[in-house]
Amino acid sequence: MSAEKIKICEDLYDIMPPEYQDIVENATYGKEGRGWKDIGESKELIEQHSLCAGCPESIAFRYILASLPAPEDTVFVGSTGCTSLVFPMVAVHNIHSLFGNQNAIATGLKRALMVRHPDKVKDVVVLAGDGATVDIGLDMTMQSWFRQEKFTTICFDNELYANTGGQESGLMQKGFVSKMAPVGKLFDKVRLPEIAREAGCHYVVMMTSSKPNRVEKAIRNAVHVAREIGPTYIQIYTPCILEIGKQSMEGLDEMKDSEGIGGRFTYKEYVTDAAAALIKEMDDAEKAAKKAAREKAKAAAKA
Ligand SMILES: Cc1ncc(C[n+]2csc(CCOP(=O)(O)OP(=O)(O)O)c2C)c(N)n1
Ligand code: SF4
Ligand SMILES: [Mg+2]
Repeated sequence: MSAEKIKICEDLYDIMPPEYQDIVENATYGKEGRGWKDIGESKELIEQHSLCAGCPESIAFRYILASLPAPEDTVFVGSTGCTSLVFPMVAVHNIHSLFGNQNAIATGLKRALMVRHPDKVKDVVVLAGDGATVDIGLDMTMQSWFRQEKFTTICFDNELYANTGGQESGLMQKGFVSKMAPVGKLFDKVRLPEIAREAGCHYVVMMTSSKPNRVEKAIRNAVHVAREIGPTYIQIYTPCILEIGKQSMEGLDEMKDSEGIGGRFTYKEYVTDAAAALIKEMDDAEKAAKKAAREKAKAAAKA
């Protein structure tokens, strides 16, 4: 992986927008061990967003973008919804797909990239809402898992169709009343993490975006497992504060409260043996690298 590929041709440097120059100079493309702690220290891969003020999707986006192992070699596939409003401001290649088709598009894209660049790693990551993932796109989502397509699917679970005014979704909780679903949901929330496990995903996580360390680890694991082994799925509770009637400052508390013991979004993961072995290998390598760096720093301090 290298930051070389985002560099600007010297002759064109002056005419490039200052935002692009800033990205090239100060973003963390190509940096080993990049993560959420880079936020605030270096240029982020998201310039701004057009979500409601305080929408938890915005913080989830920031953590995910900061945690991608190789953003310069990653392509996102999005779908219509609040998430899709953000992609025009994101400095990672991305494709907008027809609502619900995202996992079919990602399948073709990943396969084409493997043929076109057989010697390079190109990561494909789907990022879509619950309506796109579970309701209208469930067929495409599940079939890609059955076929063992090697990409990661991330679902921003806000438990309804936020972008079209609050219709009921399969991930909405039972009894919930929203603006466009006044009768209240009659059925339980669909258990997509369990479906993902049973449909062949090798690494499945359900969480909120309240704990950046967790998001970082899950993204790193999911992308690497998808690269090496097969499909992975991450479901992040990003509540629609507009629909549940919370203020812009209350989204974080809503996520924290839901993630506590006995909460509706207590952290949960399913990992196949193959994925667990790969994750252990990565963890061991990371620990060894940190130890070596510490010893090098000690030796330098002594000298
Ligand atoms: C093919 C198609 N069907 C329906 C729509 C209308 N539509 C746009 S966004 C949306 C709901 C999005 O819900 P979700 O995927 O949960 O994302 P959110 O807005 O909640 O983040 C719908 C039904 C569309 N744009 N295209
Ligand atoms: S409508 Fe809801 S999900 Fe969409 S941006 Fe606003 S708070 Fe976020
Ligand atoms: Mg939604």
